[in-house]
Amino acid sequence: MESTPMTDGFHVMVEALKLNGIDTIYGLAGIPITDLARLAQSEGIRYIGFRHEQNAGHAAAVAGFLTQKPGVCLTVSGPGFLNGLVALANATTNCFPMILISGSSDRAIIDLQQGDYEELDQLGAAKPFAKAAYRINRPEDIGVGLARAIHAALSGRPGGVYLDITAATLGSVLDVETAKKSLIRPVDPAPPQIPAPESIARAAELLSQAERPLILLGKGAAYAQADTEIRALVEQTGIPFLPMSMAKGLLPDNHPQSAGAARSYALGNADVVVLIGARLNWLLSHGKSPSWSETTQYVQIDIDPMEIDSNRPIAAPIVGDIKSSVTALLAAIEPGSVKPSPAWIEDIDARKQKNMRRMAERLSANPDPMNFSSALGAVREVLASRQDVYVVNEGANALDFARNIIDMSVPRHRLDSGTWGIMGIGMGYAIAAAVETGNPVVAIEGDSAFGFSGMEIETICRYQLPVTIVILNNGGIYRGDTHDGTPSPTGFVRDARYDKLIEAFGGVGFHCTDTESLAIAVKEGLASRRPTLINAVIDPTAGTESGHIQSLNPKSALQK
Ligand code: ADP
Ligand code: TZD
Ligand code: MG
Repeated sequence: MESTPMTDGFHVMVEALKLNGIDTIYGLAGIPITDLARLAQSEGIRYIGFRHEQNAGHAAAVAGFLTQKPGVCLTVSGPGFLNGLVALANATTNCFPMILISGSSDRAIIDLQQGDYEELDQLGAAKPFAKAAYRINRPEDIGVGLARAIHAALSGRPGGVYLDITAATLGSVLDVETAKKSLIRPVDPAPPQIPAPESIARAAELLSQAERPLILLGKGAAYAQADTEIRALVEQTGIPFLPMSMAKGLLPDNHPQSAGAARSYALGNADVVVLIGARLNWLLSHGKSPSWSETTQYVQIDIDPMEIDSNRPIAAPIVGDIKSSVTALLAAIEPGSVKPSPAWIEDIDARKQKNMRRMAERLSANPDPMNFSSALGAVREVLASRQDVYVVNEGANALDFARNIIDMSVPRHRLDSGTWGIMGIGMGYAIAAAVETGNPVVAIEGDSAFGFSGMEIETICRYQLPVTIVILNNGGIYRGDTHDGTPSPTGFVRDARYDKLIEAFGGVGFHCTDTESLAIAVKEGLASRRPTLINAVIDPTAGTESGHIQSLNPKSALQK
């Protein structure tokens, strides 16, 4: 008598991932998913093991942003899941497609709160922070569970999805035939969303009346990979453009139509603004005065209809995917009908020239100790000839200065704190950028920002990733302490030598106190492709509280 061939939940999950082209898992092993990680690796899926789930989650999220495929993070139950949850929430907030897969403990014990190992109602905990959340309770449901997760992560506005798999499901057996039939490969999970012709006509009409039009590119535009279409819209209409931070490089920062160096002027004076994959949130002062004119009218291209009118009334909403929408809009614009006034272009140019001269002065000043401008001036020089390099960036002053100083010329090569202004994305994003693309990465980090994910330098060394970390070390959050005694709430150990940390794992450390040695160190790190950490010593008094967003600190009414 022939026995029916059997398989189990571990194998079905790995088969389902492979069927869906998931080639990388970012995770942290333990009960009940260790064997899942082992099996995935032995079946040819690249497994990148982290030191903390939050960093694995950030890596998965940014892998999703870079590839338009959901990045997968794998964690254990309870605290491991919770550690990953910050990254899942951040992915959802930033519209990155990601799937957090966590093993979970015994449902019967959890539901009666009888105290299982790492007991937690993970599905309930994940729901408020995810675009969608599902639990798989039977091995024959793994295929459909993963399919639903992929659809949810990729369709419409992308986001983070939680997929709970119980330990019992992983261990359960089923026959091979049933397992095979249960697998699903979603067909076209992110189909084009064609905009309504009326909305396109309305937008083209509004643009034809504009004298001072402006195109604002957000990270949704970067994600959409509509680079050719967006360039055509910008260049064929002659409209100046401004990139949000992660849209830098969609068109090069030195493009003649870039209004980047005249940002406040362009925002404050435009009469019609075309928002492409950018939300009017705090990063754009909610579209409110004094940053914006009260009379500005908007065209907004977004895949999510609920985004429209969220902060300011939108005169010409275009709900659709960016590729289809930009193509349709360009087709609807009669040649010569959109005419930015010559005065508008001249005014922007004049401001650009003035601001660029000012920046050049700041960059070339060579104070001792270094400040943010002089140190980043040195990094900028090196990166100017390395367009292949991915730039990761977080901190307060370290973020604000680098965003302005480091030019980008290729799409999707700048990854930063994003919509939340979150600290802790640094090493996770850097690892994923290196793993997904094979290109070198420079992570420009505030010393505080680095601390949130710093232990992952072991991961970077373990996998020998071409990551060069530049720590702009001013000795604290915003600034360093310059006094002895009780450390302030924002101060760290003075004269800390972060470069020595990476040496513990076989990486290369540099301690740089001047711009010349800093430039050499960055160049060497990139050329060698070896894990490198540069401790760039910055004047502890150089930063300002909260960088450019000091005004968001609450002030007591008593202090007026
Ligand atoms: P930024 O921070 O750069 O301004 P946001 O994250 O605020 O960008 O905005 C991104 C927007 O892009 C979101 O509203 C999201 O719905 C939208 N979006 C993402 N992908 C697409 C796409 N393929 N087509 C259209 N809109 C998209
Ligand atoms: N925690 C998290 C998760 N995100 C945050 N944004 C903060 C805390 C608050 N915060 C900022 O907004 S920036 C920052 C913190 C702690 C660090 C600033 O210090 P840094 O940069 O050393 O990274 P600079 O160059 O000293 O300003
Ligand atoms: Mg600092």
